[in-house]
Amino acid sequence: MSDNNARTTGSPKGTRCVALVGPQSSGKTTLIESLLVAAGAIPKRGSIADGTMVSDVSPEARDRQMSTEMTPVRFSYLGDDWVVLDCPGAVDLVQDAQQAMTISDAVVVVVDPDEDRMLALGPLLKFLDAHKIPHFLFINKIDSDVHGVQELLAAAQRQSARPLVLRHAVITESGHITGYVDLVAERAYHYVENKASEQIPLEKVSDDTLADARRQLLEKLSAFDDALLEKLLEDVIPDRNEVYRHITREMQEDLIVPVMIGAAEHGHGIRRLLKALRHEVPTASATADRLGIPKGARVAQIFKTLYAPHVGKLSLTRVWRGTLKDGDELAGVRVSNMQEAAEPKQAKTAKVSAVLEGGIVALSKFDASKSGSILTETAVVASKTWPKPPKPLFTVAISAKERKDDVKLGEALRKICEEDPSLSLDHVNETSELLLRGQGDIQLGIALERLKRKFDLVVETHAPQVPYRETIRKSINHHARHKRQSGGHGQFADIRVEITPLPRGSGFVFTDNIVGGVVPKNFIPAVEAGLKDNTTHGPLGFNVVDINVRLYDGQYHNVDSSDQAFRTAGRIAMTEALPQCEPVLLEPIYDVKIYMPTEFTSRVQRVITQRRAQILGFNARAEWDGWEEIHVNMPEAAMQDLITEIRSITQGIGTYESMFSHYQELIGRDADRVVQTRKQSMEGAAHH
Ligand SMILES: Nc1nc2c(ncn2[C@@H]2O[C@H](COP(=O)(O)OP(=O)(O)OP(=O)(O)O)[C@@H](O)[C@H]2O)c(=O)[nH]1
Ligand SMILES: [Mg+2]
Repeated sequence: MSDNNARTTGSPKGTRCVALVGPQSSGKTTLIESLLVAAGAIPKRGSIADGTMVSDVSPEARDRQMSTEMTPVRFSYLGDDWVVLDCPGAVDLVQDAQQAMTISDAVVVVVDPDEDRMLALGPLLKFLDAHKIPHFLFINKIDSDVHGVQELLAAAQRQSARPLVLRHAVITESGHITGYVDLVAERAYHYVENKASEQIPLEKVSDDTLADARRQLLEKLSAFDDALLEKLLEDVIPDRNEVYRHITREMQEDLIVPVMIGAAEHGHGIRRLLKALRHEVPTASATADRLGIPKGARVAQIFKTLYAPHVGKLSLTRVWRGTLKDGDELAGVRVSNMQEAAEPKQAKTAKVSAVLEGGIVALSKFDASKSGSILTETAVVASKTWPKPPKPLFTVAISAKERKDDVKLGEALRKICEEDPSLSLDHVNETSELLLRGQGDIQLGIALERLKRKFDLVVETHAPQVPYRETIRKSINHHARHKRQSGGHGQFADIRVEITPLPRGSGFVFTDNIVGGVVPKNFIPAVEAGLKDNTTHGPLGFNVVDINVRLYDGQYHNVDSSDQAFRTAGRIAMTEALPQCEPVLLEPIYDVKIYMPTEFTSRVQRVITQRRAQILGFNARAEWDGWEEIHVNMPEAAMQDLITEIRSITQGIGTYESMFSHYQELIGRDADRVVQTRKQSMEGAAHH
């Protein structure tokens, strides 16, 4: 099949890939606009307000004026091919960012020039260091009121295990940063609005400041190189190219983090960033080696799965080794109909006939492979470095507005969860609810909009029901008789049972203590079935657990007794007896560990105490400097929006892990309220 419009994507030198990440709203999407302008790919920056940005193209992103999914954007600069992955900063959407970082050659962490907000870098830098992913820090928005770059650097350094190496000294005029000195090149620049900076004489900056900043930079580099250290000790000034070499090597090995400054919205510091990327970001094949990607003539990796209406499943894929052409085989599947995966779509057709090493493309037909899968010519290999999805923190119950859409809904949700593996589905028998679990209300809100847009599904959601249960506190002996004489055949069954409470977790136990056949053996299963019939709705309206029902006596009639009669007697026994056994509500309790930087511990403690948490202990969080962990038992009923509140008081980075622990008695006003609500909803259901 020949397609005259199809093109080759990538350049023979190989395409390099960089993820832009960082706290929400730090300016990543704006920075991409500026990078595209500086590279000559677009004439001017689009605007968030008008929805004319190259990235953030989905309706979900446009409506919210924030990034709601990872978006690949490609451009070339001075003959090099680039794909930049614009990642959402919202904490809910961390999975997309982690997947993007995992397949990138380097990462640019974009931050606000705000000391207090540097805390939000902690979890992100931890991820980068754990995976040894080379990264830069870009301090954005330096056009706003910046108190001092050194203070910002110090605050950021507290969040980074790797030394941060500032590459610029700033030039300040009447309190504003108007330019910078490149400490390696030893050149001074004055920012020009939306244009390349203008070189100015170095005299503009004091010698002392400059010497100081330069010494700091060299000292940090020399920690990883003895020869450089020796030169410094002997006051020998290393030459410029040598310094570049050190920076490049140490950045590529994730030993240091180069720091640059700029203002995306004004085009400041953009070309400097582009040049650093050009000279310092490793190649795709170097990254493939770092990741342990198998060697081969053709190896690729799926890093994101998308379902497009009418098209089906698309697998965004990076080509790690070799060139991928139409007609080639990957994992035994013939590759065809490759589509351009990255904005902006410059060509008339999005069709691609070949992808060169390092390039990114959307494949169809790889239905059996999930994100993370490595595809060689013949096999699918699992990735060892692929980020495991975080455990769910926020849940809604979901149902189709129209009954007839139930099957369609299940199918669509499965796809939505495959697109974003930090979402999951759970069908709970006890409450008959379908639960969509994820990372927070923002993520679930976006997922519901996608359901509507991509699958034309209108759904209803509500907070999931808490699976309360009930048990009894008092033992009782009860006599139940079922007798009916109507015309010919009558009905007769008579039983005596003893009901006793059991320890938590015992469930419902039936004991047969009949001697001498007073209830014939063949009727006993029917008695047991009758006793259990209504235990899903005990006197308080919930599932009855942790009781023993002992059948110890009874009577029967030769003609009138039957399975059906004994089953009815069993039901009668429970309905009459249970209300007299002091029924009591049981609520599910979770074992929860809440994590936050130490400065937030007391505020978090206050919040969880209001949520009936029982504190079991405080600890330093293992391997997280400056973080603490509060270990609590907490009722499930108090956990629905727990993550939202924890985030709101911890700059979005506090989090928790939870596991079901046990059921516990609930009494008093809280219990009355639960029973009351249950009664109303059951009456409501009975009316329908
Ligand atoms: N003052 C100033 N504001 C900026 C700069 N860069 C971006 N902004 C503003 O910061 C806000 C967020 O910009 P985005 O580019 O959407 O930020 P983002 O990091 O992509 O946001 P998320 O993807 O939602 O995490 C917008 O209001 C921008 O106008 C800058 O250099 N200076
Ligand atoms: Mg964005």
